[in-house]
Amino acid sequence: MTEAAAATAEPARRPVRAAAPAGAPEAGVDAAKLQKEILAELTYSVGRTPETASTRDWFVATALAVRDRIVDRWIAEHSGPIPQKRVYYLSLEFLIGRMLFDAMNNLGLIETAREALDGLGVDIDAVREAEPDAALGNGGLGRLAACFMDSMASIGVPAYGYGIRYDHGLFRQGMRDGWQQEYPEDWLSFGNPWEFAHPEVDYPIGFGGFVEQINEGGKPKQIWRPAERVEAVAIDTPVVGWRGRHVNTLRLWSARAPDPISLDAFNRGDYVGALADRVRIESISKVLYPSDETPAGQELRLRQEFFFASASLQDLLRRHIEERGDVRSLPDHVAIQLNDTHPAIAVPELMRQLLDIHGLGWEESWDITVRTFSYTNHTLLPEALESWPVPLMERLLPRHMQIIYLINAYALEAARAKKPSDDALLASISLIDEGNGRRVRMGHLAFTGSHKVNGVSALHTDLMKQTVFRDLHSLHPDRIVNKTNGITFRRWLSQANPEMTKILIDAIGPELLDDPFRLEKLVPLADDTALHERLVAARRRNKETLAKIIAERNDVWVDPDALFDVQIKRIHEYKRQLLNLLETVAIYNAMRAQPMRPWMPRVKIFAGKAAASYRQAKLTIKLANDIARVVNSDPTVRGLLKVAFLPNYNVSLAERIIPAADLSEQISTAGMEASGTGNMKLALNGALTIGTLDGANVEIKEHVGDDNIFIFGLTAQEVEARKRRGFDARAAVESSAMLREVLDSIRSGVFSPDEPGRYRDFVEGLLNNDTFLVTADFDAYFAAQRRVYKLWRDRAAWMRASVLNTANVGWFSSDRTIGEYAKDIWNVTPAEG
Ligand code: 26Q
Repeated sequence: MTEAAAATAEPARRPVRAAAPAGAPEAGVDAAKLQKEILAELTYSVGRTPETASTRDWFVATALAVRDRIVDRWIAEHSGPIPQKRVYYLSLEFLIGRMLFDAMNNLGLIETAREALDGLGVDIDAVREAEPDAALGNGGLGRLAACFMDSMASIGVPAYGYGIRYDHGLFRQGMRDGWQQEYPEDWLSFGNPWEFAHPEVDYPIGFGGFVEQINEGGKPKQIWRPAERVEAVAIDTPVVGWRGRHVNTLRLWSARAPDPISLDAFNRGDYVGALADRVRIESISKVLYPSDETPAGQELRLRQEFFFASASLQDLLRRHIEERGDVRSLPDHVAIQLNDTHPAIAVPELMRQLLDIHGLGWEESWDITVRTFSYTNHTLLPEALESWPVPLMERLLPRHMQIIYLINAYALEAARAKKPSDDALLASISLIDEGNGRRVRMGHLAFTGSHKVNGVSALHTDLMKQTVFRDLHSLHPDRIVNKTNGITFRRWLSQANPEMTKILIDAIGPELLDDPFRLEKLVPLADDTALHERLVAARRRNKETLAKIIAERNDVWVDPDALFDVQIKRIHEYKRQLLNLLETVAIYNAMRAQPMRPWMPRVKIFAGKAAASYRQAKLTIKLANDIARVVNSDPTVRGLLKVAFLPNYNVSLAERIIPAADLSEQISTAGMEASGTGNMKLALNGALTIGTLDGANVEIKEHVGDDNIFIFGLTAQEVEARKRRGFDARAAVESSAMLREVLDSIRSGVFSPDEPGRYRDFVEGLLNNDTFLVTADFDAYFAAQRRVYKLWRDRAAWMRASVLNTANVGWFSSDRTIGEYAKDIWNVTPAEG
């Protein structure tokens, strides 16, 4: 039985208690009403009786009852006046997680629902766990899109999110003998109560074929004759904001074959062959690409990108023309945000629709396009910059390739006019990379087609100007702006950590829920011992809950009073989980050398998925599990050091780990993590950060203060300089006795007695080519960890720093981020605020 099935198999019912009696206060009356509605859904939508209902049935019934309340507001919002301007957030990823508590929290229904279900003998927490995560994203970029959807609905920015309704979200991570195994994810297998399918809203999407030039009234006109067609069908999910004031729409596209079966083949008696075409066409929305950062250059990925970009543009153009009558006013009423380059093909697609379908001229079309689009960059890693081979584009999207060439020609001409005879500049801003086979640079395409381009932290934005977009920036000095990322406090504080939220409300008032800047009122309470005690007790309970999860999933017992040191994120060399593991081994060696020293108990918690094809990342997971096995069972350590790699990291697991964390590991090679958002979630929940001056860590440090964060290591500039000089890892290791010992123990098989050579090449590779400067930062990291333990011994000082973290991170609310996008990029005025 799968984990999820096990959780929901047994009937969920306990003895029935009556809901609140008539005449009880407001909430009680509402609970009785909600209870009735849940029962009605259970009977008429799920088709079950309370006696036979499983936990999952109760989840569906509850979700449908909550959904009804959202739909009322949704309809009201859509039948109201047409908004002056709408935002369309185009993203191939929306990493939403569970929706029931999110919706109930925003509607203020959690306690009401608890009472209603309690009265039916149903445990609301079990119902919560029965919901599968909507994992339509890889990591930070997808989760950011989900936080933004919540914030747009909360501050009242009229918006649609557009993406793909993948049948299968991010793979489930299993462990076999410490190695990651990927299993298909199946979030829709029991239906999805949140969505509304609109089979009547469908758009044709073409692929391949050729471009025909015809003559229309003496003017040449291009007509794309695609060889293949797919239909994009709309499936909508309402997104309700804080206090239910606004409801936006997440519209995800599903691919459908225009003919369910090929009649030709069917009539020839080839039934299987007749279905094959359909399967091939519908594969477009089957599965999320599970690699983050390193683009997988497969044709199916490009098909996904075009499929959803084209459907979204057809949909929003239809709406715009229905409402405003004329496509020319598009930029006045529509802002389209490109979440990274994944939807960048929308730039030539909008041009095509304006030129070929609406009959506008080039200049006017280009003006509309640039004023409508803006683009967010999330990475500067060269290997992560998306580009597509020209021949592939040519074959799949021949008309778009023509348009890209034209955009390029005009852009190069304009550049030549501004900076004559600078060939290097022209080569560097060209949309076509002539270097390694001819490829279309999607970042350049998105940049050129947008009026604003933003980075996701101050440092990242500066680096964008200096590196990847240096020359484009010199030609368009006002285009690049910074929009430091944020997180929704409603999910990452209120829902994930209700006990802490209650304590904060008691301390500074409930207004903090509406305005996160109010958290600053905690500053004068930073030394309040009564507050400390309550927060410590709440965290202790969160740590017990996490300890139970670790016991269940890893069969490892950990001490809830130990320092919980967590690194939770995708596994990547630049994020340097390895640095953390090396420190773990260093401590282990030290404990074995001096077992009787008064070591502080600590638990190293890791979680994260590796891209299936990323060998080095998978080996890092294996190393973490190997170290865990040896350390956890070594009697000399006496349980004072425990290591746990929690499998299948996802949004729901993050909601469990973050409120239980004491220390937040944000230790990427400086200059490589664009922003990070887990860093914000952990600081908000009162964990202290140990981190490099990278991404948003820099700004977290500025907000929480130097004394309340542990910064170490090379800066981005120093990293750059070291690399330029040619960094010698062997010399670094030579000068650190501790690091030498650590690497020797890993290399010699201390942690892999079953295969002593397992890490030989791994260690050799690090010594020969330490691209991410793990060895360069090791000593500084080790020293920073000692500072951590010094503070941890003084619990009052630690709690003071912890309170000051929570108090000072209000700025990292995604409501603030969205407010900035609205003002500086989209030119829309939020209804709230
Ligand atoms: C591209 C082409 C083909 C297949 C996959 C991809 C692909 C998919 C996902 C490329 C990149 C991603 C995800 C990137 C990502 O999550 N970046 C993170 O974005 C966060 C939000 O801005 C930042 O906080 C992180 O620093 C950044 O790493």
